[in-house]
Amino acid sequence: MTLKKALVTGASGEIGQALVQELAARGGYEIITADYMPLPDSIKRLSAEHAQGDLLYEIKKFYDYDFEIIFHLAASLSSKAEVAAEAAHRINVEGTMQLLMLAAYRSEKYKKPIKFLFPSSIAAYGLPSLEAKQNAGFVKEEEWSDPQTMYGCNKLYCEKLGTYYSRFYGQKHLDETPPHFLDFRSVRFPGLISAFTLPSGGTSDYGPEMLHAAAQGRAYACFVRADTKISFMAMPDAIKSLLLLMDAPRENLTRSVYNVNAFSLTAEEFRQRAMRAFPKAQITFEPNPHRQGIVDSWPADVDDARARKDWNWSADYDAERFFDDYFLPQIKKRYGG
Ligand code: AKB
Repeated sequence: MTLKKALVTGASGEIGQALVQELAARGGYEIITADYMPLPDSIKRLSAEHAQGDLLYEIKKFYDYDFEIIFHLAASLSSKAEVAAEAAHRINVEGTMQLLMLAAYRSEKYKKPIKFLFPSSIAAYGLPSLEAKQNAGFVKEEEWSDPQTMYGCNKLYCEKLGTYYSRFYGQKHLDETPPHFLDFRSVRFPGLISAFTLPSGGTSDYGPEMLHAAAQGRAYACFVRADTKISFMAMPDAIKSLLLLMDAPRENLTRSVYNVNAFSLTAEEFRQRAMRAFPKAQITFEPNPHRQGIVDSWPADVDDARARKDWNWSADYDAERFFDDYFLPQIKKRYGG
């Protein structure tokens, strides 16, 4: 069987590790990975080759590879990007641009389509006030596109860049035989929670940090107010959405960027769930004004009707199933108790 060559950047990160595991379990892929960190043991043997280092320097290596699919996950997340804005721009925007150019070049030269899967974020939205957030309801993709963070600006711009390369730059090749173009597809993720890994540098991190700390019996001071509400998703659903979108027939897609949603909870609701499962947990609230400002600008809920219609998306884990069937059983196995 000929294996499809897949590149996963940011492979050592949370989404990267879960995605590499799922691609390997599916079979049929030769997985090439890239990250500025070494690969963790959990996925080391699943990667045919790992390029470790600054993506902008590593990219030139990949011009000789015949990728059918690129998952470009490498990014500097929202909190980190606010304290190192120019570095974040370089990683988030220049890295994406270079990889889009590589994909466009290869598809043009070898007359083959290349799929380019890009995780965007609820950070691409920007609500100007708490009142606007409370009244916004389920936000659609084209609404409130006024991000207030460097990371959000980077994600929104990269969505546009990918759409440009996909729709306009490649347009001239659609009439050619075989049709070939850079096929850019993106999902806007809410905060993600894995039972196996912890995020770093993000602002939705308070959700997973609180739950992992409670499970380990560590005290946790939550850096946002108790009433803070954004949407979250279990990591297996995040991977499911990337792979569903990857597999969707092109003719079914009415856009390049889709919201995906699972469940919305306040930080206090997270605390209550954590206390129910781990009654000795010590969770307090010590809001950090900068990080609070970031989540206050993100919607409490997003409308994922288009993903549901175009590629049959639905999350497997609502809040109940997330805790009862995924997070708590796995986390108890991991930390004991
Ligand atoms: C972050 O908090 O920066 C990320 C995100 C919501 O994209 N987890």
